[in-house]
Amino acid sequence: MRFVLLGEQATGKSSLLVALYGALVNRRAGDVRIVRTVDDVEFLSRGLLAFGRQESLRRTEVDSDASLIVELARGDQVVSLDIPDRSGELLKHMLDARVWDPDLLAQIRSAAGAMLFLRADLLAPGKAGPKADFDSVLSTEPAGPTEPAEPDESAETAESETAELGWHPGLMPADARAVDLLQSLLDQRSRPLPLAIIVSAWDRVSPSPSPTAWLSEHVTLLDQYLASNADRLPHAVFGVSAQGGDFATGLPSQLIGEDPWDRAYLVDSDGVRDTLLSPIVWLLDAAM
Ligand SMILES: Nc1nc2c(ncn2[C@@H]2O[C@H](COP(=O)(O)OP(=O)(O)OP(=O)(O)O)[C@@H](O)[C@H]2O)c(=O)[nH]1
Ligand SMILES: [Mg+2]
Repeated sequence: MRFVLLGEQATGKSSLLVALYGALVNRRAGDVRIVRTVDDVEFLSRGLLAFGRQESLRRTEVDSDASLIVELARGDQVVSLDIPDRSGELLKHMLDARVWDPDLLAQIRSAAGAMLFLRADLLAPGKAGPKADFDSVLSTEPAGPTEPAEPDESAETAESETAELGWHPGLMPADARAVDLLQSLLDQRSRPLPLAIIVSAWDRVSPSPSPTAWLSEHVTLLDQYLASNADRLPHAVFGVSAQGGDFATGLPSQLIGEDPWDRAYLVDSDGVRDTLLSPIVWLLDAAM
């Protein structure tokens, strides 16, 4: 079963995959067990080592084709799971230029479900919008070895046309971009798409409301869109701290010395702690 990760750059996609893998191999996944890994998981092992050193992950390269491919057992049921880890650049280009990356489009059409990533600290009150946020974040975060993708011609044309009008899709607020993404996505699918909304860097949310309350307060347009499209986009919201804290400002003292899989945590839509696998379990149930 394939689940696709949807999120622009630095929204926490790879960090969640690393934390999921850490939870699975170290038996912190409740009643879900890993039966075997099917594909190369070196990028996930490297990610766990980085988390162990209290370092954030490098950005995923645009041409990366890494995936978390595993067989999981849940009770008597064994499922094959395939979660490709694509760069958020691809989604950003789609939203800016209205042109889908062919691989991403194929994944979206065939996916049994998706996770949509919103990064809590980039949507805090007073933040101007995604463009400014991403630019400032990307200038301070560790860069991967890959150069940014060459924008294709259609992207350049779209950008120059919109620049003449003094407007660019990148100027849209983050929740409008998320709605835009979901609308474009539903245009490409006839079947409903179960959607787990992942609010990443949940450790930066303070005081901590429930993820449902956070969504309606900070991403109101998206929240309303989801409510009115619940038949085509059945969804659930989760707050996730894949790192367990903020490496830049320092981990809480009680977490220093803990293994990465014991630091990472998740809260369900009501704010109750659950295993990191719960979005996967929810998606599996919704997709069956
Ligand atoms: N405080 C905090 N920050 C986090 C957490 N998870 C991710 N981040 C921050 O978010 C950044 C991006 O995380 P990634 O997982 O690399 O994001 P991505 O969506 O894979 O990004 P691309 O590969 O560029 O598409 C990290 O460098 C951290 O600064 C978390 O649990 N807590
Ligand atoms: Mg990544």
